[in-house]
Amino acid sequence: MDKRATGRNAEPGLSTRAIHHGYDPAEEHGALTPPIFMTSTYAFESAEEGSELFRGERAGYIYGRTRNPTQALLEARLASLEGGEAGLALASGMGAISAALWTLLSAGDGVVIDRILYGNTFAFFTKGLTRFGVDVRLADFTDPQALAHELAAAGKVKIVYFETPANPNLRVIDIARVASLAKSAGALTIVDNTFATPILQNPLNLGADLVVHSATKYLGGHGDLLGGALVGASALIERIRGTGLRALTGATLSPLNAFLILRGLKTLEVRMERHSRLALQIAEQLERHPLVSRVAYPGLKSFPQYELARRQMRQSGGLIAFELKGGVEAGMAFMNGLKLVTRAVSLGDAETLVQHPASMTHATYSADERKRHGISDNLLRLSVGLENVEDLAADIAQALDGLHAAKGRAG
Ligand code: 4LM
Repeated sequence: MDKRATGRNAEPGLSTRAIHHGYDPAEEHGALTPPIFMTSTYAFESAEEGSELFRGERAGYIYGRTRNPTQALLEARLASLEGGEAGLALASGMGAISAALWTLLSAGDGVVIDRILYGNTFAFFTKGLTRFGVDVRLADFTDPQALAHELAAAGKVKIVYFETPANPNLRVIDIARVASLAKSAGALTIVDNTFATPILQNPLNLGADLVVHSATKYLGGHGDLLGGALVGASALIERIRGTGLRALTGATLSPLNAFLILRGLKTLEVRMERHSRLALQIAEQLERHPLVSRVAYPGLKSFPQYELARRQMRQSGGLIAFELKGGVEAGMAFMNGLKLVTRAVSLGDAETLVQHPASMTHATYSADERKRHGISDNLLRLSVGLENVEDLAADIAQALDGLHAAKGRAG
C-alpha cells in the first residue's frame, strides 16, 4: 500500500495497512472481505505453461503447499506491518522456526541462542539441531560481552536467535545491539516477535534479518487456530519457501487459517492497546499485594530493563510474569482458586490465561537448566485478555485472598 492510496502524504498507519494492504475489492467481484481460496492445486493452461512455472520462467500458482492467494495476501500484510520485503505463512510458530533454521543451517555451522526461549524452541535447538551436527551455543543476550564471547569462540556462526520480550520471564533484549554484534560476526539475526507483535516493535527496522511469529497468539488473537509466519528480505523468504517449507517441513498454513489470521489482523492494534492497558493495571495490582514477591512487566518502573523497553517498544504488551511468596505450592493454589481467569497455555487470546512455565511450557528445560538460565520454578505467567479489568482484578484479588485465608489457617 503506498502513500497515494489514502490521499495522505505519509505512509498509512498500522491499522490502515492491517485492514487494506494488498487487496482491491474490484478484483474480486467487489467483495469487501477477501475470499478464501480453498484449493490444493491449480490448472495449467497448457503443458508448456506448467513446465515453465516449474522452471520458474513464469510467475503463478502451482500447488498449495508453497503458494495460495489467501496466504499470499496474509504474507503481504505481515510484511507491510513488519516493514519487510516479503512474508511467509506457515502452519504454526514451530513450523516457521523449523522451516527457517533447516533452510539456513547445515552440519558444522554454528548458532548462538539466548538462554530464555519458548520451551519447544529451546528443545528444537538443544535437542533437535544438535543431532544433525549443528554447533548450538547459549549466551545471556542481555550481556553483550557474553554474546561477543560465544560469537568469537564458535567456528562458523551463521545465526543469532532470540525472543524479546522472552518467554516466559519477559526479559527484554536490545535488538539493535545484538544485531550489530551478529553482523560484525557475519551472522544473520533472527528475532521471535510473538510477544510484541508488529504493533509494539519492528525488529527489522533495528537491524534484524528475519522475524518469526507464532500467529497462533496475538495475530490470530482468538484462540481458534495454529499458525506461524516469517518476514524478511525477498531472497531469504523465497529460499525458505522453496527449501524449508516446500521440501523439508511441508508446514503449510491452511487457506482457512490464513483467512482467520487476516481477520484477526484487522483488530490487532486495537487489541494490543487494550491488552497493554489492562496488563499494566493488573501488574500494578499484583505488585501492591503482600503475598506477591516479584512482578516482571516491561511497563512497570520496577522492571530492570524499563528504560530499554520504553525505547524499543511502543507499548508494554499483555504478558506478566510473577512469583508468590509461598512458592510453587502457593502458585498452584492461586491458579486453582481463579474463577474467571482460565488455566491454559498459549497467550494473546481474548480470554485471560494463566500457566506455570516450569511444569508446562518450559518443562522441556531440565530443572538444572531452568535454575542456571534463571527460569524460577515459582514463576507464573499471565496472558491478560480483553475482559473488563474490574472483573479480572476481582478474580485475582479473591484468589490471592484465598491464599491469605489458607495461610492464616495453617499458621
Ligand atoms: C506458550 N508458545 O508459550 P506455535 N514462539 C513463541 C511462543 O511463545 C510459541 C511459539 C513460538 C506457547 C504455546 C503453548 C515466543 C508458543 C510456538 O505454538 O507452534 O504456534 O508457536 O504458551
